[in-house]
Amino acid sequence: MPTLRIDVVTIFPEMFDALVGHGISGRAAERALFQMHRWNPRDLTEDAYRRVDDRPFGGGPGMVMLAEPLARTLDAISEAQLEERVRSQARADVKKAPVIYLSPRGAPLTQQRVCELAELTELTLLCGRYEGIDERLLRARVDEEIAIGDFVVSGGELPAMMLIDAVVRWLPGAVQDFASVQEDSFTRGLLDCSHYTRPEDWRGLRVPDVLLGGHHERIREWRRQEALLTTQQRRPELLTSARKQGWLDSADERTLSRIGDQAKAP
Ligand code: 4HQ
Repeated sequence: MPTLRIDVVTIFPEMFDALVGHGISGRAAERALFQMHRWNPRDLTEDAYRRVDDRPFGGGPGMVMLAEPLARTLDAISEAQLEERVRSQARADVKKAPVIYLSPRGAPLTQQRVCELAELTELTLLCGRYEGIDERLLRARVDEEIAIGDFVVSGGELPAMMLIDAVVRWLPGAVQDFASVQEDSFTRGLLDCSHYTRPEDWRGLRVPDVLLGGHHERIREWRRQEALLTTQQRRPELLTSARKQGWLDSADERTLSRIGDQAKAP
């Protein structure tokens, strides 16, 4: 299994310490299930001020990231990726790593895309700051723009870390219990069911009886119904696409019509 190589372009490389220093992504990094390389475009500037940004043409507030330091950085990354392929005797047919720019203008990230990215052997992530990056660099060098959500954050670093975290969980060996990754929310297009742990009675609030009975088939059914009900109530549009994907069976449909009947009952 070839390890995933992730190259990140960022003027704040230290932010990624949080990702490789903690939790599942930290352990996956320790075990070399993926390798992350951080590249600061400031290091590839040649002026005395090490400028990576400038004022926008046409005026207006904020600054725009310069194309040239980023192009140099991406060139250096391509070269390093090539060397690595030679060193690791990678298959001759490996495609060039896609360059992904994290941006609210991108396509919303989905679990489907996360799983696809986890199959790659190389990934280049571009993190913007300020108002964003000169459009010419994006047109010339970016393969895909991805948004982490319909809201604005101060830079692409946190969105990139979220993407990496989501991808790394899918690498074989990253999570002890792989079933739990597959069972999680969204993998089958539904929200996750509710979870309970000890004590059975917490301040007068009891755990649903079915979970205490040890009847595994009934528990499995209850969890599925719970997931369907929660999805119906909170994200009905997810249910519509799960149905289109053919992810709901006839038992699911019976559960959902029972829920509908209860909702309609006087
Ligand atoms: N930004 N999903 C603006 C985001 C963002 C998002 C990253 C802020 C890029 C220039 N990225 N910079 N939402 O809000 O990915």
